[in-house]
Amino acid sequence: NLGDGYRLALIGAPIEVGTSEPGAVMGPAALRTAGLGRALADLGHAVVDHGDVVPDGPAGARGLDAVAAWTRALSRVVEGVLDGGALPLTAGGDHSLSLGSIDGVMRHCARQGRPLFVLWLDAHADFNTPETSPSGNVHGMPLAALCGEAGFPQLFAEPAPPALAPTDVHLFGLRSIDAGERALVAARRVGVTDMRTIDEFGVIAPLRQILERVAARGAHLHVSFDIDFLDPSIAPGVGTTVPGGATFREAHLIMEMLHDSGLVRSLDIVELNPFLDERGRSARVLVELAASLFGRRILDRPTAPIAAVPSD
Ligand code: B3U
Ligand code: MN
Ligand code: MN
Repeated sequence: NLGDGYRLALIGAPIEVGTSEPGAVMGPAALRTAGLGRALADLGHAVVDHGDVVPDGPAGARGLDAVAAWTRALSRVVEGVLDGGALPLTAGGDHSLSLGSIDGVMRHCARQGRPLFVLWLDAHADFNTPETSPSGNVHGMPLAALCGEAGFPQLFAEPAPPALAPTDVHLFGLRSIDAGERALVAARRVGVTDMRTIDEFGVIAPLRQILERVAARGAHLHVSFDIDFLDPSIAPGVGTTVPGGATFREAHLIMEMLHDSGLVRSLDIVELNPFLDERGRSARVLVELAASLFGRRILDRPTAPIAAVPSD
């Protein structure tokens, strides 16, 4: 257990080689400007800002080779932070950064013999392969690569850890999926709570089921938070907005439940594009949500019990 005051490591990942929309490179700076480190330190955590990661080798161009240079560098930093007993918070940057952060988490967990579970808060499935991707953008592919799908060049340092099990991944907030990735997500039995399920059951019941599973297995919980999980009306600073996202209140409740679970051991905050933001609004919302995830609360009371969602 991490106890009350966590050791938090802030890791900047100013990466936008995985997207065609420039601006995500400014994400880590905007999150710092919005007071991410201060908000977490004010909650009593020991926060160390590791600065921005520098890619291993040339990372100028877009595409998979450039992403590979980031993946190796990020993986090393995240693995080192976890080995040192701290909780890595990787701030992006586009979602291809999760190739590196999760590779680092997988190496750490493999050495500890600890199972890993990934909660993917996102409007998208990010389960395209170079073959199925309509855009060629790597930020739409990280989960497929991490789950060992074919068609990717060498992204990870050797020896690569065993691939992530798709059944240990849960997509939460899904509302935009391409035909090819829909088929893959179904075939691999990736867990999904789409926006329809959230409309029908709210966020509490589906999330509680996930957290109970993670707790029962004693797994390391990695949360990958794509800002487009949120409705664009509260977080417009993102390259690919999809209407119908999580509300401010749903998102806070999720963060509070994640905090109360005590299970989160690593976190990504991705896809903030300050160039498209409105006067820092989106960065500030992310800081507020991160504070809820790390223990800010109104009163000392856990979420009330509720019936389970029927599973099919
Ligand atoms: N699925 C589409 C769109 C997309 C995925 N992730 C983001 N956009 N941010 C694609 O390009 O793979
Ligand atoms: Mn994403
Ligand atoms: Mn997305």
